[in-house]
Amino acid sequence: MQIYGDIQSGNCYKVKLLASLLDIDHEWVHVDILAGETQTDAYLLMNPNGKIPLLALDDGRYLWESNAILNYLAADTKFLPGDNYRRAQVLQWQFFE
Ligand SMILES: N[C@@H](CCC(=O)N[C@@H](CS)C(=O)NCC(=O)O)C(=O)O
Repeated sequence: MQIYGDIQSGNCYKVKLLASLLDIDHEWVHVDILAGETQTDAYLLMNPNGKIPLLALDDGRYLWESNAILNYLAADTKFLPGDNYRRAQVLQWQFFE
């Protein structure tokens, strides 16, 4: 998988951090938003919202919005509890943020 982002962005850093904590094999693709790299036709085909971070799965699917990416990566790990209340507490802080 590939993660498109800029490590200086908190939204991107948290995705990179979780991928690292879970030892998820991935390629980090640096995107320079100031150079307009999120607004190219090629990038907008991957993420019509034109923002980073963006997760590109090996099967050709894409996922954007940092918290959606976090929940996808954390599924079935200790970072996303199976217990409904504890999982809702994770979401609570994500929505608060
Ligand atoms: N709600 C989005 C926010 C993403 C976002 O605002 N990303 C910024 C960098 S931190 C960005 O891509 N800005 C470029 C732009 O808006 O053109 C998320 O959590 O992923």
